[in-house]
Amino acid sequence: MNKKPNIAVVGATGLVGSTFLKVLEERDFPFENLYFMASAKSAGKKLSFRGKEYVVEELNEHSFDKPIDIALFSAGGTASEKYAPIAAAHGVTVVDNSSAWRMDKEVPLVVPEVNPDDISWNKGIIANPNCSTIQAMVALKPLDEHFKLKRVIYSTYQAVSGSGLKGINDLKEGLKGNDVKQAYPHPIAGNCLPQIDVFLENGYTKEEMKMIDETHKILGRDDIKVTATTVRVPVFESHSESINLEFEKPFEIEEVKKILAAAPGIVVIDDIENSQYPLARDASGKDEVFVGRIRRDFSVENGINLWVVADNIRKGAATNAVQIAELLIK
Ligand code: 12T
Repeated sequence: MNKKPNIAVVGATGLVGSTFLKVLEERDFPFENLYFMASAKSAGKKLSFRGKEYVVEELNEHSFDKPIDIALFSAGGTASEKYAPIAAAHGVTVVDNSSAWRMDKEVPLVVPEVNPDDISWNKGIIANPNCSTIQAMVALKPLDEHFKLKRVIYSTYQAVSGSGLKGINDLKEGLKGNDVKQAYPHPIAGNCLPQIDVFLENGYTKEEMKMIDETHKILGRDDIKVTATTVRVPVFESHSESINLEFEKPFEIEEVKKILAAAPGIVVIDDIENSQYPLARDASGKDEVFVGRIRRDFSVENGINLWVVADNIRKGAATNAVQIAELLIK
């Protein structure tokens, strides 16, 4: 792209939307014109960006009549289903943060450190993966390249910020002794809830199936065996994941540590003598994926265990989407 792009942020007033603004500002993303859009409820609100004030426009059928090159969508699945195709038909490239388009065969599902080339076959919509999947992919890709993944077991410990402001409020109130249940079917303070999103007919939650399906699509390897248990924990920000891996090929554990430390987007924190490992509170506000507790799984032939932590609203949503937009304007 020769000239600076016109950018739209759709769902600008939500938790991910406001993080889009922060990340665009921090990374000095180039643009000619910038538009903020949201549902009628939020239209008319004022937002400030790089010292300038913008009025949020109502998202409607005519929002993309004006020339827009890239639209960052985080307005929920229903809005994405309806408006992403309208934007694409107007020549906009949509980077969509909802789960609506992720498994569509016409839509690339992209983590820039992992499968940047998939952007090339987009037809106007590129999907941002699920937050829990993104951080796992950054850690798994370099290991798959070297040792060929055979099986993956995910166990997640997910922050309430994934449920937006309602989740954060439930935990805040819960810590004061008020068992508010706006975001979850049970109190989250003092609990671990083995349910994220709705249950499906097969007994898994939708979040668990997202992690399984998206892993296959992003790594381009449907043959990897994947299972997941996803759990909401009373943590405000950043998802933590215990990941058990089995490889086809043998390895030395020191080699695994070196590969992870050299991989793009990863910071290894693994100094057990000093109790140093990735922590949710340390990952919050950061863009990297933090990996630690790297150790052999002695119960199988070529297995390891990892502890992987990242800010679910930044790398798990806004930062990943902005990185995709950066690839688009390269
Ligand atoms: N928006 O941690 O987009 O509540 O698939 C999990 C998944 C939030 C969460 C998704 C999300 C969560 C998604």
